[in-house]
Amino acid sequence: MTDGSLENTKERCNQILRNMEASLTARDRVGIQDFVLLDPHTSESAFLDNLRKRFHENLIYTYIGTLLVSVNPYKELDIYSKKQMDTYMGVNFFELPPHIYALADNVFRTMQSEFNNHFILISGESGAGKTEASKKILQFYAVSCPSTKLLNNVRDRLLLSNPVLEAFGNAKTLKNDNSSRFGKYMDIQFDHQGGAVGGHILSYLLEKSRVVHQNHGERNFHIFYQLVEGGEEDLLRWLGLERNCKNYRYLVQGDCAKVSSINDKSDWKTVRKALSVIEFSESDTEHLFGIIASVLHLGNIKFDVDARGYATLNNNQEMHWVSKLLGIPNQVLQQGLTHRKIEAKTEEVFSPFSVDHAVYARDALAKAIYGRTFNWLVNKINESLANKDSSRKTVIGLLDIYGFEVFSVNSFEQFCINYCNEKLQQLFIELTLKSEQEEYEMEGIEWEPVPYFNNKIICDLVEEKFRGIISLLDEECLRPGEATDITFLEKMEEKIGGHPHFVTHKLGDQKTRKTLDRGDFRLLHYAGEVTYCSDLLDYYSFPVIFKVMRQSKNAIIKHCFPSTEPDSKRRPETVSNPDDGAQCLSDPSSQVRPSHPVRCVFRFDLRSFDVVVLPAGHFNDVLVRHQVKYLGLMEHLRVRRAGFAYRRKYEIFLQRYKPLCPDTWPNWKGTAAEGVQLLIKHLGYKPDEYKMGRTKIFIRHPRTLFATEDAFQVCKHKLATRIQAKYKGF
Ligand code: AOV
Ligand code: MG
Repeated sequence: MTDGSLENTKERCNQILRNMEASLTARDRVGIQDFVLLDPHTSESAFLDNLRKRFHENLIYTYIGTLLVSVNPYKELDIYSKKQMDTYMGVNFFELPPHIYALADNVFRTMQSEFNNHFILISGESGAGKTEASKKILQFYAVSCPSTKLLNNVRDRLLLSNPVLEAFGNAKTLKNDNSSRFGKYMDIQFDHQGGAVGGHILSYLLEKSRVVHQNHGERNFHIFYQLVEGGEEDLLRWLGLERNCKNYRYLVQGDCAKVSSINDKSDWKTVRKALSVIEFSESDTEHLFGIIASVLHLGNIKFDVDARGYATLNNNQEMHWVSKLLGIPNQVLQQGLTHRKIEAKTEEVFSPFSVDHAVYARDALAKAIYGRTFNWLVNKINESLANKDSSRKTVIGLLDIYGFEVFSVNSFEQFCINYCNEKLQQLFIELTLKSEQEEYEMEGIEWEPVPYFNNKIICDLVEEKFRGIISLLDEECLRPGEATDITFLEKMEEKIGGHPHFVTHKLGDQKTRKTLDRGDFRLLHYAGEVTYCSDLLDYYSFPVIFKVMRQSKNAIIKHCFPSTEPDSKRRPETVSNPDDGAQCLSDPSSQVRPSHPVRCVFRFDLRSFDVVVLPAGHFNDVLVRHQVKYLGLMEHLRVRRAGFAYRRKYEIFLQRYKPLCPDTWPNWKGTAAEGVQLLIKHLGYKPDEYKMGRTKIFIRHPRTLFATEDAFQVCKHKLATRIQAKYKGF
């Protein structure tokens, strides 16, 4: 902690230098803790060598300047204790070895001293450790912030919102046993004293298709298994459930209801407790679990074919439970599940479904119920986290979305997830590579531009008006009955056929044709190639069954299917339906501007369809190299090394540090730039440590600024003592 004495300041500067020297001398064994300190012409191999050395010493964090790179250790490391948190609290960024706590602390203190909002962007592919990183940051704030009874209450809710959201929004996938299946942006709000006073969560595009379908080796959302495994006897009886996941069709398609790393029973207890802390009433939880159970019952409903070839319901038992739990008359539900309403001029005409359509309607209903309930849950948690005090607050935001993913079959959900990641990469480029270089140019600082791959071209391919994939999909969705997967594919071939990041069987060369089915298309994403099936079209809509939900006696369902919702949507279901893509497609990154990116590097092979889970402690060069490449880490390093760690507007710099120089204190009459020039001359800045831009001073190394800041603290302390002495007698 800064105690304000000059001796202490010197000692701390020396400590930074010692720390850097130690890191340099120990580099043969443990690598170097900031890539910026590697030799100037670092090759990709040297970069990897360094990551590998550190990884083998259990040093999973490495800096590139202020960017934190983390490699998933896949084992518990003893680096997250309260003692570690204390060590990192209030210490300058480069004084201690790299750690996620150093980053969290730095963000917190910058927010407090500058009184502005900050945002931590966490990116990396599926399973890389994004969610764990965001939890570590939240835990750090929970422990390090000032505490009072009231604040502790907020803190508990912030922390406990996690297990609840993970239960409903995470699932086991082939890449990660606890994979986030929704994007999450969380705000933590702080008051003037730095106390956490509230929070707010935004969620993006829950992967609802998982409710009704899971690939082999994957599970449905955790909550279903938690309820069946852990639910109290009375509760299960009331919900009509048996304690056996195998009895529920929606739970067994991946054939792995049990996962060794997951304890559904104890997780159930955690969720129950968390729900009560975040103020869910008895009736809320009753309705909530009623919905979860109704989805399981829905999944078990089977349809028979009647004499005319239409769907009829044969399993009244399941229907009975759905009807009871959702509070909707059995007959009304049955009608909704097996018929479509045709708009006739004077009367309502119901046309019966085939079995395929009825199954489709049932699954659509299960997805809609679950998806909307999830949104309700997020709103409810937000009510509990809301800060009632309207005074001005500052905010630290954490963005943790689902990572880039490639499966053997990739559908609309993967398309949205990967598009989200493209947008995130855009944001990252914008903030680190692009804006940094543009600023040097604008400020007239001499600069050798660093080339990088800008993935804007792929974002445009997806989102451009009239000719982007989403626009084309929208158009096709507006032609129900006429549009098919084939017409959609043909349309794409016609409109975007020449695009370098888009390929189909027809457009591809011989090699491509061998690996690409006729009905599929492939996008060359920034992080690798992904083949999507073109059945992104989802053009049946079922207003009847959705409308039926309005009659529900279940308060949550009633809330989720409001009577104010239009009966039929003119816009297509797939893209503009709030249950589906729209949330994702309205770009999460537009909400916030991050100041502190974290990159998680992981060890799976992105392009391989067989997922290789490498044993803990194993470091696979090919896989890490691939990620280092597509994450643009080398480019980032080049920009960082050649660049300046800090920059401040002359006015702000002068205002803060003018007491350090007799010429500028207390009032400086000249221009701010001249004042700064005098000031830094007085402080003894060496010519290669800084550059004067048009409106800002650029400082190369953080340690220069730290030394200035520490000198300022000493000066402030002395001034305060002098003022106190002067007014002592009053
Ligand atoms: P993700 O959020 O990046 O994937 P997670 O944060 O869920 O990945 O991490 C996946 C698993 O890796 C965790 O369950 C832990 O077992 C392990 N892990 C991650 N970080 C650490 C760490 N710092 N120390 C120890 N183990 C760790 V996804 O949500 O799939 O994109 O959609
Ligand atoms: Mg995650």
